[in-house]
Amino acid sequence: MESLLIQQIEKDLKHKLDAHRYTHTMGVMYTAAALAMKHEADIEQAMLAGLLHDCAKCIPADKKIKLCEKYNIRMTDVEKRNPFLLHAKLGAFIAAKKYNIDDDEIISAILNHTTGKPDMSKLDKIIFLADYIEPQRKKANRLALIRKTAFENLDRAVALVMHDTLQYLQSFGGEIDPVTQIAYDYYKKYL
Ligand code: DGI
Ligand code: FE
Ligand code: FE
Repeated sequence: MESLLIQQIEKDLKHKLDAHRYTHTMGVMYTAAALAMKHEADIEQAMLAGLLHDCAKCIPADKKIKLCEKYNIRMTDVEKRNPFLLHAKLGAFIAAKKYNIDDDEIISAILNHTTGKPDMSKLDKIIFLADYIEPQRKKANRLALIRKTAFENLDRAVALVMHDTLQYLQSFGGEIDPVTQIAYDYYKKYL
């Protein structure tokens, strides 16, 4: 059920992403579609958000910063120190301006897919989870549990992902974006 728009964006992203990221992207798109089926969300909207969520991922770090400066996209100090975090903001911007996505819900899902945020929309949660559980993803702990939970209870699955992401960041002293912490503080009641 791929729309023409999805086909066109897929074709473009094939040149913009490396092979690994493209495969991941397709995995997120179809996993988001499956989650949308289960949780009664719009399938096409979920696929588009999944397809575009990492569209800025393969831009080199220095160019990410330059693009944010050029387009007046506000960067926090944490983002300046960890420029990979910017692929979410920059991806949302590119989705809107280059791929002409005018659906605010899709833009929000792209914007929030890395850190999450408190009280996310259903689509935000579907993309946040699809990103973590898509079939290609193999390295995370508790993947089987989180995959199953994503099809049962979105809030609980989001809480599990945030818990494990924070634990992973703490394990090697990765800098925690306050947004990641605030999001977890909201979702931990669902654990
Ligand atoms: O772009 P992907 O790799 O598909 O997935 P993503 O956008 O969810 O990024 C995942 C990485 O982001 C993962 O290694 C954990 C990291 N991350 C999430 N929140 C934070 C963070 N990294 C730092 N340094 N700080 C955060 O708050
Ligand atoms: Fe990402
Ligand atoms: Fe991703």
